[in-house]
Amino acid sequence: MSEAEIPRQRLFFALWPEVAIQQRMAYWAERCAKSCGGKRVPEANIHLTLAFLGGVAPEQRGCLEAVVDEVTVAPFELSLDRIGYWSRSRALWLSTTHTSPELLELAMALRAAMSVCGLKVEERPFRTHLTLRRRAHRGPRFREIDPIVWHATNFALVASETHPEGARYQVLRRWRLVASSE
Ligand code: 3AM
Repeated sequence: MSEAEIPRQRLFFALWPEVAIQQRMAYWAERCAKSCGGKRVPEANIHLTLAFLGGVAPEQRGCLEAVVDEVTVAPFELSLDRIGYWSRSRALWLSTTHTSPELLELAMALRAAMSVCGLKVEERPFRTHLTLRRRAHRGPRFREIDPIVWHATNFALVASETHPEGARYQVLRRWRLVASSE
C-alpha cells in the first residue's frame, strides 16, 4: 500500500464532559434556539476541543499516544460562566472568564506532542470554548450565566467522522489528569 493509500483518521483531543454536565450545557444551547438560530450541537457531542489534529496516519497516532503518556497536568476546575458568539464561524459557545493555568498547560502540552510527531500545529492562540450551536445568526442577549462547575479529571483522543446528518464522534482513548508528583 502506498503512503497515500494508508487510511488516516481525523482526530482531535478534547475534554469530554460527563452526561450530567452535558445536560446542563445543552440547556443553554436550547435556551438560545429562537434568538440565535442555527442548529444545536447534540447533547452527547458537546465537548471542549483541546487540539485539532486533522488526518492522522497510524504511525503518527502511535507516536502521539506515546508522547501523551508522559504528559503530567493536574486535574482542574472549569467554571463555565459566559456565553458568546463568533460571527466568522457562526458558532455559539460556552466559556469561562478565568481559564485555569492547567487547562492552558494541557493544551500547550498537546500541541508540543503534535509537533514532536510531525503534525501541523495550530498557530492561533488557544481559546477556551464549547460549541453549543453552529450556523447561528447572532449571539444571545445575555452573556453571563450561573456557572456550570466542571471538574476535569481526564482528557480524550476522539475520532471525528462527517456524515450527512452531522459529525459523529468516538472517544478512542482517555488519559487521567495527574500532577507530576503522583
Ligand atoms: O470545538 P469546536 O466545535 O470549535 O470545528 C471543529 C470542532 O471545533 C474543529 O475541531 C473540533 C472537533 O471537530 N475542526 C474541524 N476541522 C478543523 C480544522 N481543519 C477544526 N479545527 C481546526 N482546523
